[in-house]
Amino acid sequence: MEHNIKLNQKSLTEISKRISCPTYDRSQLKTGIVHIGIGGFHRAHEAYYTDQLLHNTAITEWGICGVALLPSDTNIYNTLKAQDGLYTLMVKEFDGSLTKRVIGSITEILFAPANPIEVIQKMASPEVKIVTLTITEGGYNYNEATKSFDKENPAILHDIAHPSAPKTVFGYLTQALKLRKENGSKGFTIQSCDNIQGNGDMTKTMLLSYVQMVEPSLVAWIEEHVSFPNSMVDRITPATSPNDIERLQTEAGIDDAWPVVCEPFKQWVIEDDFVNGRPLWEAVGAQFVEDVVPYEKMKLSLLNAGHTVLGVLGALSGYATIDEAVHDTQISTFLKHYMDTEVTPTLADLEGVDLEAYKASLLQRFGNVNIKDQIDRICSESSAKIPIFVLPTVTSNLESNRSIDFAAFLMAAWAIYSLGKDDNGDDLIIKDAIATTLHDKAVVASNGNPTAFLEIESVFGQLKTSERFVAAYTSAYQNITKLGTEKSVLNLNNN
Ligand code: CS2
Repeated sequence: MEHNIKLNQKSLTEISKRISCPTYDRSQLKTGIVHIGIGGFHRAHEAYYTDQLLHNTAITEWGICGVALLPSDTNIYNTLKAQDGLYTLMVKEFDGSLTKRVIGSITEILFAPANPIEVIQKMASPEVKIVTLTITEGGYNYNEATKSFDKENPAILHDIAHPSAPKTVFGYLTQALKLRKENGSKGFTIQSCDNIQGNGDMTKTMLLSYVQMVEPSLVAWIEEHVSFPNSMVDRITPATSPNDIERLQTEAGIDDAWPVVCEPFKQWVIEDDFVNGRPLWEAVGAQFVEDVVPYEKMKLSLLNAGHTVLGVLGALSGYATIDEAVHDTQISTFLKHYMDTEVTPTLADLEGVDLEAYKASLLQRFGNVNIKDQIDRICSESSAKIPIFVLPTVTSNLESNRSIDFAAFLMAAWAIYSLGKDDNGDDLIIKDAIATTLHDKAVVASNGNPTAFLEIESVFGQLKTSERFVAAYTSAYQNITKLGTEKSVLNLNNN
């Protein structure tokens, strides 16, 4: 390779001699979608599907405007801006090779903290027909303890006081929809792409709670002009590492400051409920169905909860990546028992889905040694993930008097993990919005009061009142403390 080429619109023709690039005319694309949250997942998933669609058809109305919402998104914004919205998607195949393609579907990028009005106006523009969201599980402002919208959140209080310079997605959506109503424009579809059971329903309930507080007269208009399809999204997308950037330079001679890496598998199941048109994503593999709920449930309670199992037990055992954890026989046996005895009985039969094959494929995907998905990434924000991924399974099993031992063990392991040390005494960095609370309660738990951890109501709700759960949890806690993770996992597996 003669020299490295910096990725941007100008160099695209040169780059296309090295790897696959968009051949459609990006300058002709209209912005039909505004997407909030332009991290790796969006770029490996929706932006990829849309790029494939633009590539295969002559459609021009579905370009994406990516919005960086948070001040901490400065870096990603600057990088994508400098590259004209272009980035390389590197699919890590099972044989170790990389399939590389430059993705061109993000044609505009906005940085909300610097210019909120621009973002509101963009969302209000009639050519925008869909607003999609990847704002993480914690971004919906749902409080597990009160089972409702968190009205005390300082960012929400800020948005109420400063409607034209909002910080949260709720502030932006409300202002944009208000403008659309005033302008006599159509509404848009708000499509959540986050891992939440009933993600569309959740978005609707949370948004309407906010609107009810700030613009009550807009509620009826939203109910009539906005739809909130549920969807199940899936593609494992680890954080990009410096090695990935280097590998792209070495293998293809391309300087891309922020390529995205992902697994080959991808799935998108969407409820077909769009008020203002939609891309033909089914032409590139998405499935449109009437009821997404069972698909979401299957994915959240097997894949995402499976990640949590591997993450927490793996971290305590001193592993750094998910493939290392799943290749530990005792941990993968634990995971299989959890899936078979605790999750499977809670799932409805899904037409066309072979659950046994699905579970086997998960173990294979987790085991992809080329992915090197970081346990740190998986364990981050567990306090927002666990109530969605794990606790609904526990609730259902408690109601039906089925096994809860593996989930109770996992919660005990999480309490011990939250002390911030693995079994070898090495530090674990806890990245979580409520890291201090987790740590404080974990310390009380470790001083002879294991159930103190279950008192975190924003995570566990009233779980501490279940005698059966508390007994299983306490016994697991004592075993892990006494024997260490490896031995206590082995004992539970052989029980
Ligand atoms: C992971 C997900 O964040 C997590 O804990 O389980 O990011 C997972 O990799 C994706 O949902 C896969 O589709």
